[in-house]
Amino acid sequence: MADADVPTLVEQARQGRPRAVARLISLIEGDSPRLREVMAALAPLAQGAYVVGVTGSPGVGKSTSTSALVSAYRRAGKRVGVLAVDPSSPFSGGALLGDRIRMSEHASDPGVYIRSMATRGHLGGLAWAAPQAIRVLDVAGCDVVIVETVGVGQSEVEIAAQADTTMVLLAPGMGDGIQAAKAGILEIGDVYVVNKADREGADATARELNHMLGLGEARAPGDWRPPIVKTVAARGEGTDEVVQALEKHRAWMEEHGVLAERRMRRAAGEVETIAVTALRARIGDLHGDRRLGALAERVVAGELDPYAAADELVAGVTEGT
Ligand SMILES: Nc1nc2c(ncn2[C@@H]2O[C@H](COP(=O)(O)OP(=O)(O)OP(=O)(O)O)[C@@H](O)[C@H]2O)c(=O)[nH]1
Ligand SMILES: [Mg+2]
Repeated sequence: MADADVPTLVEQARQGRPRAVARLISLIEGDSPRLREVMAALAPLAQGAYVVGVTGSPGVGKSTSTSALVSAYRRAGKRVGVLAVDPSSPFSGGALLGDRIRMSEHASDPGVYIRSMATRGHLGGLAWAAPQAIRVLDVAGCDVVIVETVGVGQSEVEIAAQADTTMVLLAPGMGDGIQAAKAGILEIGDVYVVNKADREGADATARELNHMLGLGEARAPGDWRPPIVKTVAARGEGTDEVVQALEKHRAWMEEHGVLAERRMRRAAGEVETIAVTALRARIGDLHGDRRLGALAERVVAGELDPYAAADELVAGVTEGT
């Protein structure tokens, strides 16, 4: 397909044309040299969509829950974007095929955009790609953008940094309680969902979670107390309560200036990631260069300490010499 120019693509995305939205996200995924132009065109068009991060261990029901959430938001007349980020795969589509099937009921709805995205092997990874894709969906008119990431390693912490509200899913009988404590998800959740409440052990999981979160303890007035909602996502049970919890958190953030603060932090992180990625790419170029080799030789010979050598290297890179 011959590519439209960037201003045309952005204008079509702004009108909500799905092909243009998909094309722009592909440019992000592919690290296109045209991204700079894309981001410059998108910046003044931002609407400030509400970004919900959905994370949890493999198979807890993230996609099923996301699909149920999409239905609920659609009933409320909202336009919704879904970004399924796979941090473990360099290919989108593969591992996320199941997601497409689980969300297929929304495939023909013009008020819903569903997009998978792979970030492994990408220099800046999730932190680099997700905010840009969110921006595309925002400009396309989404009121809500749901970002689903499977919780492996650092990814759930990374996704929490991208979202306004982070929703952590657990399911009974997966040993999730202990895993949760290990993975540090207890610090990142704004809303907790114990899914598969049709299975035995849901109450125990909720109790254990409640205990681990210290929800029984006193908090300062005005502090956010993460709610725990039980759901059977496969039947859409509890979804309205999840939406209520999300909206409550959003209202609390607005009231306490937390939303603005989180968005500032997100933008700062994004700028930093782009800058560091660019810097690293330029230092990488220097590997074939005599400069790094010469510095390394002097470090080995004990003529220069590694900090001083790094200072010289960074100075050279930023001066563009
Ligand atoms: N019993 C029961 N099964 C559920 C429920 N919600 C989801 N499932 C099933 O659990 C399986 C995994 O659901 P997904 O929504 O794909 O889970 P996921 O967290 O997105 O999985 P990954 O993206 O692979 O990490 C599917 O077979 C679902 O049908 C539920 O409430 N109860
Ligand atoms: Mg999934």
